[in-house]
Amino acid sequence: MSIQTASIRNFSIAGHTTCGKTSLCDLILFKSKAVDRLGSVDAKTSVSDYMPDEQEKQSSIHSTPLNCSWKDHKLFFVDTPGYGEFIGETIAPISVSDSVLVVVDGAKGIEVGTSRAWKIAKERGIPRAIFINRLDKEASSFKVTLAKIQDAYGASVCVPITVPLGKEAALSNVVSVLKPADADLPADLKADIATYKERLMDAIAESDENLMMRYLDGQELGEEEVSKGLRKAIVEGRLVPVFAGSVAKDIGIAELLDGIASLLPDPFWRKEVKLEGGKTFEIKEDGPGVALVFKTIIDPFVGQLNFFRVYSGKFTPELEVFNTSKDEKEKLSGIMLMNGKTQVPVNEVLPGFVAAVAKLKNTHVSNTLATGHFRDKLEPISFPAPVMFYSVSAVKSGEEEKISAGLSKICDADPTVKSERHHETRELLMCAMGEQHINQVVKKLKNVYKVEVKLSAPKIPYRETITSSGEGHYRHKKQTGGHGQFAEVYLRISPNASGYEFKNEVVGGTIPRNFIPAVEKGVNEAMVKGPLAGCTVQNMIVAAYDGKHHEVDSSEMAFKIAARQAFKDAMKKANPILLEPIQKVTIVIPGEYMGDITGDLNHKRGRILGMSVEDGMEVVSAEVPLVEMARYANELRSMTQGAGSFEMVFDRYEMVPSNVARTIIESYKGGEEEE
Ligand SMILES: Nc1nc2c(ncn2[C@@H]2O[C@H](COP(=O)(O)OP(=O)(O)OP(=O)(O)O)[C@@H](O)[C@H]2O)c(=O)[nH]1
Ligand SMILES: [Mg+2]
Repeated sequence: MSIQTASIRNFSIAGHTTCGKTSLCDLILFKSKAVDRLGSVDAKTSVSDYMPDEQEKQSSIHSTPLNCSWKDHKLFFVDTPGYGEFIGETIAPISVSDSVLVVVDGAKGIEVGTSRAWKIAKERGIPRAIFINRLDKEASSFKVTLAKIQDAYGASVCVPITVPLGKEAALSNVVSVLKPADADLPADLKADIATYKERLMDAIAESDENLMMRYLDGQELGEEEVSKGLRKAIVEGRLVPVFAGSVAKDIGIAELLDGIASLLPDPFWRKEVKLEGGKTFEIKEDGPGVALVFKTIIDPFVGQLNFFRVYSGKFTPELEVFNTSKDEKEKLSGIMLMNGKTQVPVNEVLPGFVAAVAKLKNTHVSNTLATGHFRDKLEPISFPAPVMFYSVSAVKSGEEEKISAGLSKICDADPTVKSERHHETRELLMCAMGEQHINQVVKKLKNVYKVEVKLSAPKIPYRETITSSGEGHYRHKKQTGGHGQFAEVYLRISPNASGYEFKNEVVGGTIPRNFIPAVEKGVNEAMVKGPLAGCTVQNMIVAAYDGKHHEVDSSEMAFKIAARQAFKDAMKKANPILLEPIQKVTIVIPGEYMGDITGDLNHKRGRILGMSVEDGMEVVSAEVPLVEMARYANELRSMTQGAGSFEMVFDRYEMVPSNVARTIIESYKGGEEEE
């Protein structure tokens, strides 16, 4: 194998669900002769959607790294799922790609999955191209779709490279804007092509003044000169080339592949990669091997497979490498290029390659693999926080450990799944991006880790605090057999926005110094279970200011008990309130759903902070109590027919309105009585 890195194209394919990404991948593999039969999503024979759950759903759930050769170029590309809950599978490949091909449905225009893909690529500074697919379909329109794209992402930025000839069922071919065929073209198409060509030339002019002078002088520019100028504009984000076609009819695909080869950047378009902590590393073909793991598959039969993208240097099989993120050696026992289930061993991988390796001991997503003396860590891939929470427990008692172990492996492989034992509610929580994603995790626990779980709504970690000062007192006195127990404690509590603080204000030794720690301990214990609803108590100063002791009968235990009760007494007098977690929520929706979404947010006690338009979609930012957001992933889906998406993060605690608090307190008291 002799591959020039300049001829490598590494890209991700992303966009809204059903726009035809996986079908495009199957067709690319077939046309480039990487496979000898054309796979099909509909016939469940897709090379990319090969997992049983994907075949059943006829839609991608996982990202799939693929590769083929096209003319004298080697293409590494990743098919990503359009469905929002699997966003981690889109973010990871895009983060390690040299460019992103955003596929748009020519009958639907920009959808939420389109803007999501666009945003992920743009935020990471990854060059983009657009493929308008499904132009064979009824009600599809290249011009209408292009207008929507240009409206959202910029008219001078998104410029066609190919345009369709004919439309809908009569779509017959595509025409190259740079080299239109001599055939008789309709006059309006000719005019459009001339406009687009001019825009492309403007983009080249900005790249290289020399070329522009020659163009203006009427000189014909060489093909390579044009490509170079356009590629520079694409890398700089000034140009996003737009291609037209239909995967179903195999129209425009060869032209798209030619465009990918000639216009999209090679692996050295970026001179350096970012390291953790803000520094950068200059990538070189002959430098140390540096690669980032972006995907892990856990297979019940094969075990663990890690996919990595090489940035610098080269890797060869049997090589001892260093996982710099874990500070551990790993051995690459074999390196494979994969097309779905098919593995082809290779004897070296170079910058731009996406390859797989099995049997690494302790390597996960976002880990850096390196050769030589390279010990830095590449910047880890950044994923959004999960938005749906469940409390998990074992169907069979005694299998709790098995759940935690399985979940921890699943979290390693999928950073958009999180699991933790909540330190306040003590529940084992499982958090993911939505209902289907959660179901995936449950299935994996059952099939791979052989443990069945049940899910329930998680307890909300309410908290308690006080709104005024209060004093509490307790005298603990008991006579049991020999010597008795005695302690008396006086406490004063007062609100403190910056947190909890314990103060010893005892004078004259009414509580001897050696018992003060026991008093503090008693207070701390009482604060774990507040008097209103049994929640953690926060934000107050607790001062022990007086008490009594007995030479013989006082003990640490007695002071702990007295302090605990004195604290409870003080709480009652200090106007306690219930606090609830408030989430900062960002919702992205098509404009037509605005009314429904804001109405629902009001209903949820939400506060709308702002609205804006970003890349063609409405973005609503709001603050909403966590308890109202527990099922939001589902609710948003049904309110917007799947077109909306959202992110949320914890922001702060805030007082629960008294009518809501009353219900929570009553249900807690009810539960207490039953116990
Ligand atoms: N008419 C028509 N149908 C197409 C075209 N491309 C894909 N399809 C069909 O659209 C459906 C969805 O195609 P997929 O390739 O699975 O779409 P996807 O973008 O991978 O969808 P997700 O994996 O859910 O994100 C399938 O039934 C395809 O046969 C096209 O150009 N024209
Ligand atoms: Mg797909």
